[in-house]
Amino acid sequence: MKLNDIAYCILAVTVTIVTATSNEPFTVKTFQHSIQNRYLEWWQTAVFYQIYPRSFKDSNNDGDGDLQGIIQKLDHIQDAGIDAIWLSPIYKSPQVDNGYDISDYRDIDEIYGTLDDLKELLKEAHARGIKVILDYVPNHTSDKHAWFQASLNKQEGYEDFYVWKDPVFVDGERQPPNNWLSAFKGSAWEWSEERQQYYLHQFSIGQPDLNYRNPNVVREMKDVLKYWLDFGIDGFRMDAVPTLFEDEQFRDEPLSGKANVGPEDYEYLDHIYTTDLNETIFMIYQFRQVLDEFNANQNDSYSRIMMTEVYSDIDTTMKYYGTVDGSIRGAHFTFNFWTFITYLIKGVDPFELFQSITLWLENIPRLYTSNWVLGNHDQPRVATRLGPENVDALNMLVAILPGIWVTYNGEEIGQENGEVTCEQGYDPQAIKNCSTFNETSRDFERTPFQWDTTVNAGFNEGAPTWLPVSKKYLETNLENQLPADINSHYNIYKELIKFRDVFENETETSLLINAQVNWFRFLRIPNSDHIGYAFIFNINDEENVVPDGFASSTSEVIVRSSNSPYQIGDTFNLTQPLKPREAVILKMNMR
Ligand SMILES: *[C@@H]1O[C@H](CO)[C@@H](O)[C@H](O)[C@H]1NC(C)=O
Ligand SMILES: *[C@@H]1O[C@H](CO)[C@@H](O)[C@H](O)[C@H]1NC(C)=O
Ligand SMILES: *[C@@H]1O[C@H](CO)[C@@H](O)[C@H](O)[C@H]1NC(C)=O
Ligand SMILES: *[C@@H]1O[C@H](CO)[C@@H](O)[C@H](O)[C@H]1NC(C)=O
Ligand SMILES: *[C@@H]1O[C@H](CO)[C@@H](O)[C@H](O)[C@H]1NC(C)=O
Ligand SMILES: *[C@@H]1O[C@H](CO)[C@@H](O)[C@H](O)[C@H]1NC(C)=O
Ligand SMILES: CC(=O)N[C@H]1CO[C@H](CO)[C@@H](O)[C@@H]1O
Ligand SMILES: [Ca+2]
Ligand SMILES: [Ca+2]
Repeated sequence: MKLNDIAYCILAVTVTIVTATSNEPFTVKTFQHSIQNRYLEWWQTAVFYQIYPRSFKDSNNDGDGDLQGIIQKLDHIQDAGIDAIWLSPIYKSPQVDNGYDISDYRDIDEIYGTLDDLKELLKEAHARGIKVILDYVPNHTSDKHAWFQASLNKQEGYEDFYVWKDPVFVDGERQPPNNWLSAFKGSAWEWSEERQQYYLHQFSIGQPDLNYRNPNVVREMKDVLKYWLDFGIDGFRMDAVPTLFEDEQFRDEPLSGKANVGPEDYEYLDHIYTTDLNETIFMIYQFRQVLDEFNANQNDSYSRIMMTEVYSDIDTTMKYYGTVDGSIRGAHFTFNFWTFITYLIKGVDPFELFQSITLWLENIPRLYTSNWVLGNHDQPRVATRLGPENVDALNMLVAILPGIWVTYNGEEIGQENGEVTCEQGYDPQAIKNCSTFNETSRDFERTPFQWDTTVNAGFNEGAPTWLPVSKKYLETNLENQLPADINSHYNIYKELIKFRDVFENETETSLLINAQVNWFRFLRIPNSDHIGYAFIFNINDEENVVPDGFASSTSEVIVRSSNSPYQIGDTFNLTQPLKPREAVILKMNMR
């Protein structure tokens, strides 16, 4: 079967019933999905596991995690039932911005190992049925990249590889060509004495923006994709894509009018000329073509895929998937940061959860596959951000939602933020000002993975680690959670991945969300069948019996949170109160 002959899965979302609003005590919403399951591809129901390589496992005891370390831990990943891993950047880099400043797109940084190590990782992962996705950082290179050096010297062919502009003079004084700001504060323009021109950097000074209006740049970047596809990787996660293109006329951006921001702050301007330009979205569609062409020329029947990182409004986010009618495709999926990251201001609140899930399901065009992201390397860890008492329930909820599940390493054991001081930190923006480090640093969610109770939590053999190992590792670590007879975060995570198999033959699904004070229920009924699965969560600090209608007297407990007294297979007891933050997934007869 050739991939381009495959019709795409339809996860159609048609809202059929809407009653009540968030102000009312009881809110219900029903969705009807139709899934052409015959054609479901591997990634559409997959669990993706984000590995932060520097913090995962250090195989040679030099303090930094590495590719051989990941290879050593593949059995863990396989044991959990994970389908694909994606690695945060491992390319050659001066590490000014934790590898997001790339000096060679086709080589591996020595911190992590060699191209041979990556080959071996691919071989070992594939042998275990695990796919491997690489990060791709197309918005800019490092200023140490050979292209930038060539551009700096106006070497033939490289003159316009980056965005160069002449200064403007105000009262005889040299000024940048416009008011654009860097995401890392201050002007987005840096003066080059060498070229006597400004270059654009939407991020740090050491990260000059590539000029995507130059066809040679586009060709080079597509070649890099092909290089890695030929190498054997299974797809890409595209970093920070909204900033690829800027306004061709270099117009000043209007003021945002936001309160409490200074003129140097990125939020000072409304970024209508530097983010989410039509050309940028179209570029993603072109990258997709590169993948589709590659897939079509393979003799295997699985797709190499692309996922995009976009923190934009919901309408724009959806455009990265492709056109609404599916005639042009973009990313296989674009991260859903809305539901569990951007939207949840009050934390785990029933009405907010209701609204944020609904927002996604109502906006995703019917041809595309949903995805659910709890956390990543840029957010405080889920256990810290949304409360350790909610860890199991959140994993349970994501597991029952239709589509892709994305886990950030450590979420499967409920790892919390680590303890890092400003002096120990690496996050380039946060360490600039130690008085705000605690609020701004992303180092807390990047501390080493907590494997066991040995020295440095088993991350390595005792050498000082790049970021400190969290003191909490003696309580929270994988080894403690492994014994099969304990109801640990990790065992629940594994059960959930297995549980998802009940949806494998789903051709259409009904979804029903109930939210009311202190309670949340998500009901999924595959094939409008007589069997349904209900996630029920007591979002309260007191115990209470489930509301009328949430469960039936013959419901069977399939998965339960670690604080639950139920055993798997128990009949759910309607008169037994659920404990504070207890959650269950029930199999219910819907007749
Ligand atoms: C962007 O593309 C959309 C859809 O093709 C079009 O309606 C809109 O006018 C374009 N915007 C600009 C600024 O070109
Ligand atoms: C696919 O199979 C055909 C026929 O067996 C072969 O000629 C071709 O080289 C194969 N292509 C790849 C990419 O393996
Ligand atoms: C650091 O942050 C504090 C608090 O926001 C601010 O008052 C101070 O000016 C900042 N220092 C620098 C060097 O930016
Ligand atoms: C940051 O947090 C640490 C640990 O809680 C605390 O000791 C330190 O005083 C805090 N620093 C600032 C500047 O608030
Ligand atoms: C899905 O269908 C296959 C093939 O008919 C069957 O073996 C399998 O048990 C089904 N899975 C479920 C969960 O019903
Ligand atoms: C159900 O729970 C109630 C209240 O805790 C208890 O009295 C009763 O014995 C339970 N029923 C069964 C069948 O376990
Ligand atoms: C969303 C975002 O800013 N992503 C990345 C873009 O590039 C910068 C600089 O390399 C990174 O710091 C960001 O994480
Ligand atoms: Ca190492
Ligand atoms: Ca750009």
